[in-house]
Amino acid sequence: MMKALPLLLASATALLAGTAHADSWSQIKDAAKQQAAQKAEEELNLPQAAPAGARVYLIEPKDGAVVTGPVHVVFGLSGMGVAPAGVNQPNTGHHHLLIDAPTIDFAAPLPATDQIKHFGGGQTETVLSLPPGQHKLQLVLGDWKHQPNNPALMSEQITITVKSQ
Ligand SMILES: [Cu+2]
Repeated sequence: MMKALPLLLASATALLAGTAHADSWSQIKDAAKQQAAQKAEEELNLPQAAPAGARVYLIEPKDGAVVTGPVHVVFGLSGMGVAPAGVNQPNTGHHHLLIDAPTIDFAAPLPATDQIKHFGGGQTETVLSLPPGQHKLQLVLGDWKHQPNNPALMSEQITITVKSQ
């Protein structure tokens, strides 16, 4: 037993000095740092940065369209990726559809209401049942915790008319 000890120590020292150990230690540190940053971000409602040039837009329907319900709405995003809610990855977010211009608080996660629809599964389209008449539609991207980015990424607000059937 005692004879084996120096050998054991030698291999333990080699392991400690090895890059494999250094890699896993920095991975643990990175994970801890990310967890702490995520917690702070959540508690302080810190919006995630949006990269320059990122853009969110409505592909369908077009502004001024006169449609028969239900309304097929297609979301567009460039310069960023779509990720499900809860997934904290830089330069990603999920779509929110604002119906008939609700007031938005950019300093907090977006609530889920009849006028603020979340697409936390990472969806890029939906089918809306809207009553006949004029309606305003606008997209806003939210980060993993449903908060608009800084700067906020919003599409143009479009107006459509839903025909009565
Ligand atoms: Cu959301």
